Amino acid sequence: MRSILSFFLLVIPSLALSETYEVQMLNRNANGSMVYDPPYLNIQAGDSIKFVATRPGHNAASIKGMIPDGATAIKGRLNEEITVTLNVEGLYGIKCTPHFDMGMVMLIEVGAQRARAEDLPDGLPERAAARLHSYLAEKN
Ligand SMILES: [Cu+2]
Repeated sequence: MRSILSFFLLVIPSLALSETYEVQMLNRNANGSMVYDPPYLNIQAGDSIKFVATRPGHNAASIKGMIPDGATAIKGRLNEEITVTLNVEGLYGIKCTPHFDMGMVMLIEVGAQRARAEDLPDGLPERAAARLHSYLAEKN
């Protein structure tokens, strides 16, 4: 009886807790230069992402056209470590403003929706589009 009670005391609260994921903002890793690590996450509504300024000169901001209706745009300043809680389900695109053209982008799925190639907006910088397509290919 006591073990059953402690099981519930331990397990039930952890099911209800939302998680915080850390994303490093890097100049380089095995995937190339100017990267978020990891570059792709699938999380639950209410989870948070902390963008860690591991290297200077980066930020995290929403990509226009890649934010769910009703969600607040993300706009971190350069070198700023921000923690954002994503409460609205859907697809979020993140860019590093100075390195958007170099393909420093990230893809976040919140909830059950899965990103597809046709969800990517037109007019993305070539290298940003190429990386987002590669993340889509890797995760499927
Ligand atoms: Cu950057």
